[in-house]
Amino acid sequence: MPEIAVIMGSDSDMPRLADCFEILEKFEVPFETVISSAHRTPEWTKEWAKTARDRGVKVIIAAAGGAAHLPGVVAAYTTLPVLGVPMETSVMGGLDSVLSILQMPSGIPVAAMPVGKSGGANAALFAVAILASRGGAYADKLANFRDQQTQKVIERNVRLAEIGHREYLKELGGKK
Ligand code: RP5
Repeated sequence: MPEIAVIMGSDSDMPRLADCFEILEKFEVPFETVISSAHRTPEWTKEWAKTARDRGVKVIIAAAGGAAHLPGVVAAYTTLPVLGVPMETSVMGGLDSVLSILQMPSGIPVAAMPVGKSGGANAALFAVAILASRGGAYADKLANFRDQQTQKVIERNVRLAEIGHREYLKELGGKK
């Protein structure tokens, strides 16, 4: 049974969720994915959201761009926590998506993730954190993830001290 569900307004959103899927796989969380729009397939979206809890889902990640009402609509049909991921758009870099997701009126909350590359990743990590809120295997995996992240920064500082900022910049250039 899926514990996390990822809904996207369009398949054009999918490439921007690559890090989200990767992290969910890394944490070995069973998850389901669906493409369904609040405006193009409203009835389907409604049915999907209303039945999510019965499918075992505990957290929903909803990604949309532009007039990004999908997370809010999904949240209207379920009491599961909904994490909204604003997609970058050609309009103001996605500020339209951010504001659509962020400014939910009182009563139907949606947690707004960052626009851009970190949005999908943080949505996945936040969803796992919700699953881990009472401890258990996911809490241990999250602690390991944080340790590894810290270790990477320490290693980078060791390298920086070794070669200095000029060489470090060159190495960075090679990686980009
Ligand atoms: C939204 O409209 C989707 O979430 C997507 O970000 C945006 C554009 O969709 P497409 O026209 O690319 O299908 O509903």
